[in-house]
Amino acid sequence: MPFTFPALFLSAAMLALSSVAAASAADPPPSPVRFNQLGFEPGGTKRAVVPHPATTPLAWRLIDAAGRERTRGVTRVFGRDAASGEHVHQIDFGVFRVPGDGYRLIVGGARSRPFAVREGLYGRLKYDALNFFYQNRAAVPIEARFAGGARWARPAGHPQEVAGCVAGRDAHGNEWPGCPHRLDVTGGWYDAGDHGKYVVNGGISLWTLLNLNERLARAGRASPFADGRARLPEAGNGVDDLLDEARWQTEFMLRMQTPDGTRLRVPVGAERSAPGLRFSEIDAGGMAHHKVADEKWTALPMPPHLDPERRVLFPPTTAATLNLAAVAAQCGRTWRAVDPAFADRCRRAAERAYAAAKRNPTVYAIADFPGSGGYGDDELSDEFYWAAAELYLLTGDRRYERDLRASPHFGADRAAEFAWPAVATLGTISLLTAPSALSAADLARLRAGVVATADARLADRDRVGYMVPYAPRGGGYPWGSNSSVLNGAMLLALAHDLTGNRRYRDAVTDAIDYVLGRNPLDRSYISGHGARPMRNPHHRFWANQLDPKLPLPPPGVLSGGPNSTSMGDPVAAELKGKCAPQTCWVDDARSYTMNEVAINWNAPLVWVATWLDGTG
Ligand code: 9MR
Ligand code: 9MR
Repeated sequence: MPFTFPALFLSAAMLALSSVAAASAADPPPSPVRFNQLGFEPGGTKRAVVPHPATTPLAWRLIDAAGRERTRGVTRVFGRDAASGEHVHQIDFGVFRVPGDGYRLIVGGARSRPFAVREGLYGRLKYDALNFFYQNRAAVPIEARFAGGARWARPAGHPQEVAGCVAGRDAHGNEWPGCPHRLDVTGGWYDAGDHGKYVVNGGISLWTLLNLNERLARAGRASPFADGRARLPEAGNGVDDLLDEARWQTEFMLRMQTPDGTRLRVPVGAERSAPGLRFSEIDAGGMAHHKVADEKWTALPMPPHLDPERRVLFPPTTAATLNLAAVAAQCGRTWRAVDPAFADRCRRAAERAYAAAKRNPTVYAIADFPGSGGYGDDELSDEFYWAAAELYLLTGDRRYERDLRASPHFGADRAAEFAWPAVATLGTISLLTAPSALSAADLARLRAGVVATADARLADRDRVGYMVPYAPRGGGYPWGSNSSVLNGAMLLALAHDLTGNRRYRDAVTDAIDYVLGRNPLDRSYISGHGARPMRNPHHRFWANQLDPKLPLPPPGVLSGGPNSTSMGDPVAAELKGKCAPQTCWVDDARSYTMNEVAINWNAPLVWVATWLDGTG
């Protein structure tokens, strides 16, 4: 039985209580003094931002709960800031290290909300952020005792999912032939606010959790996710909870692989859908289906067990196949010591997938049917590199090493920023994490690439008013910008681990500070954490805004964040042309371009929160 530990029980109860409070209390008004709403680590950086028109420095004071001044200084005038659209001043009070509660900053005639200086800011966040994955599991009932309270419990969604391929006429009039088989693809995580399950996005999300596990294991310290530490049905099985959660998705990914000998007609080489696609027959055995999802978009809200739509598989793609190859290889090395039979199954799946992708290198995700997201990508050199890297690490085999070395991504001067369609750096990070026969010179090149990107992020941080280490080219904020910030923070954390240079850890703090409130909206983009947390995600079950009988999000859920570049939903359309990039965001469940949640966004939150917690 989980929860026989009194300490765990207490924390679950407290969590439930604090969420009741959160549910009934309205947001406090935004404060002009912006900082991380969880507070500050005693030994860490301490930065705040205040918009103010003054062109000369302002005096600031830090007072304690009794109103006594504890330290003082003057602001740095940053000036006009394009990302926020404000004229801002920056406050740095890193020299103040005394733990306590109820501190405030007084500056430019404003008084901040109270804040804490304390250890362990991210202790709870790392568990909450991981619990997101449990709560979005398909096929099993979500139980109150694991979900943090009865309001988040729900019956199983899509408990038995046996699906065949989408067939018939697509949006451009092409006739898709379907496929010869139906597959049992039960399980895994729902992707996001919708109930699709996508192999491409499943890949990076799973990789991120498995990479965290691998790093924790190599650090040789006790894992914060040791069996029973997280709230999961698998507690007590003797396996690390992070691995239990990862396995849930891994099993699903394995099910998406086609049987040997599968022959299919697909539009080989076509990079986008258009009338007149030409289909040819391929040996698709070992490829992975791109996704399984609803045949039509369902309206919000829609608890998954009430989803009335038919579920359909989409044809295999090269990208999905390489995602499967990469994470199945990672699985092969992760479970070698934990469950050798499972590790073997993963290795076989990875090798089959890689061979299938080499045989069919240009099958893109272009089947244009409604009901699910596209996750289309026609640049696959990075997927090939990532898969080769993971397979090389698993097997040491020359064939994979040859492919790896032949890739333009191997030893690139700069490790490219990563996201679901850009995965090269996942391979590089794995090569820097897992043991292999790579030479010291090879490893030094890979390290230099990571450090170069981290340095670019430091420079970005110094260029933006709110000091977030993120400055997208052109200035526009993309869909899921908060995940870009956190993926960048992972690279900064890695640079810190590789060099020991404190500057990089400070910048990881800058990234989480931004996500937790040091931003022009004075918003914590993480539910249940901070004074003004996100409450109304685009999610079909945590849709309290749309139906008061449904719950608010549980704590630890990350909003996609400001999006100034694809303002397609009705809420965003209202804002279009009226917001600076960092302010193109509304806490509204109807906004899937600004306020959706997703597995590939919460995964780097788990990674970064855990890293900060372990390096405080
Ligand atoms: O609700 C959908 C959301 O989960 C997806 O991320 C998003 C991405 O395309 O699309 C949303 O669905 C909308 C669809 O795209 C267009 N018609 C209205 C749908 C409203 O939910
Ligand atoms: O994260 C994806 C983003 O990069 C794309 O611009 C966007 C539109 O194609 O789709 C996002 O992914 C959504 C997916 O298609 C469906 N499930 C929800 C995802 C997050 O909004």
